[in-house]
Amino acid sequence: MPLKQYIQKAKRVLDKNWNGRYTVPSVNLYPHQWNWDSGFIAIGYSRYNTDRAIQELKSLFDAQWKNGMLPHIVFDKNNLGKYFPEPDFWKTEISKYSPENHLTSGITQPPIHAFAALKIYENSSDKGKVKDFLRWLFPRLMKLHRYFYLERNPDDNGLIYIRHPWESGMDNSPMWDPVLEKIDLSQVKVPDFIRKDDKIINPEQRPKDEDYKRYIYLVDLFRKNRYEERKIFHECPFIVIDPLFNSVLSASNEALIKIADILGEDYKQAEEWYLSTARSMRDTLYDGNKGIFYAYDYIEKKQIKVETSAGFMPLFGGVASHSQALKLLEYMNSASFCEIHEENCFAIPNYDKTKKDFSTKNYWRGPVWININWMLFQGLKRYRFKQKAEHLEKTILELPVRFGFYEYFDSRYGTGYGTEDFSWTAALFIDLYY
Ligand code: 9WN
Repeated sequence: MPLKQYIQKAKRVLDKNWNGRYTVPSVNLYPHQWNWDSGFIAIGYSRYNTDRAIQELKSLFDAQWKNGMLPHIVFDKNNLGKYFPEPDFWKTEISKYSPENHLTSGITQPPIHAFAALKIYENSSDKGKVKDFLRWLFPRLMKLHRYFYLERNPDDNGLIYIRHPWESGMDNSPMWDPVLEKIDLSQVKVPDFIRKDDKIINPEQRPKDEDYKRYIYLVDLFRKNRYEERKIFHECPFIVIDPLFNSVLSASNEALIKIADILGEDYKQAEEWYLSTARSMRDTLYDGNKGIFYAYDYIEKKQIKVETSAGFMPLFGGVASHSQALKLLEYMNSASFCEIHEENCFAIPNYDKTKKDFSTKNYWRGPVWININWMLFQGLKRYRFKQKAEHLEKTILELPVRFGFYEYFDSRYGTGYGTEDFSWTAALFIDLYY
């Protein structure tokens, strides 16, 4: 089948997941609006349907919190009961910052939105229309980024912390194991709950029950603190600096500078944010021996020495220096993360595959994810690592064509796992095709 027909298929996936206001990641598994998913989805739409791209981000930012936080889930009031945890569990109405007319979660996700908004502008032939939208969005984007620099920046050095694995978007990444293990399940009280995800997807491909208990323990702690950031910061055992989150923020800071320029607005604040995060990441997260950026445990004040694809993301944010970038490429293009012509190896798996606990099928513990590879592809292009970039682009297109628009893929055989008809897989496939 020619590639063009797969584009039609990809568009059908997005149509199926579009509910008239936004696009759910997957009808069965994720039946609400997700924060960074909508950013990637908007990038896909920007190639052929500007209105939908705009609508996708508008509906998300309509649910922005009063303190600027953009929630990781905006719930569909008419479609409750299929996902866990939902509003009855989050109880975000107890926060003075949660929005009045929307039901949301009480955490955030990697801020890809300024980057996505700039793409909508660049890819549209109707610049006037998108400029109107950007005028609406710009203050909201500034408010979101300001939230990070005021509320999540304890040392005032631009290293933004996350306080829940769900905020990283890479929920059960091995990167978080050493931190989560500190929550001793025999010592803490976790509220009762019933998972829904493991009834829809084979549990082998999902986080373990122990992971969920810790996720829920953290949500309970946030509720108890009425979602007050300062209080949470002092009590939360999971306060980490994630190289992926901070790289995505950097890419969006950069986009914010460009959007300000398009609108004739002041860009100095975004520039300051960009420089402080990038500088601190280079100084604090990089490991020159290994050739990767590590996550950082803010409580223990040390790098978390676990090698995942998040550690290459400074290429996407333009954060890595030239010499750091060369080392990242060397490690990325090795037996650990698939060499260019290696047999039985697709794209860049999410975790160093030489590690004993590497899994080809469990969620963020090894499989290949299209959004991660798409961002790495952008990063490789940016640093002019042409050969690796082209190879990655080819694989990102090949996986859905051969195996379907799945949520993630087996890094060895390409088999699709998780949910089928997954929105960002379809959207980013469309983006690469155009
Ligand atoms: C929790 C929607 C989301 C993605 C995340 C991915 C997964 C949710 C879950 O699905 O997380 O937020 O229930 O497992 O890890 O990156 O945004 O696609």
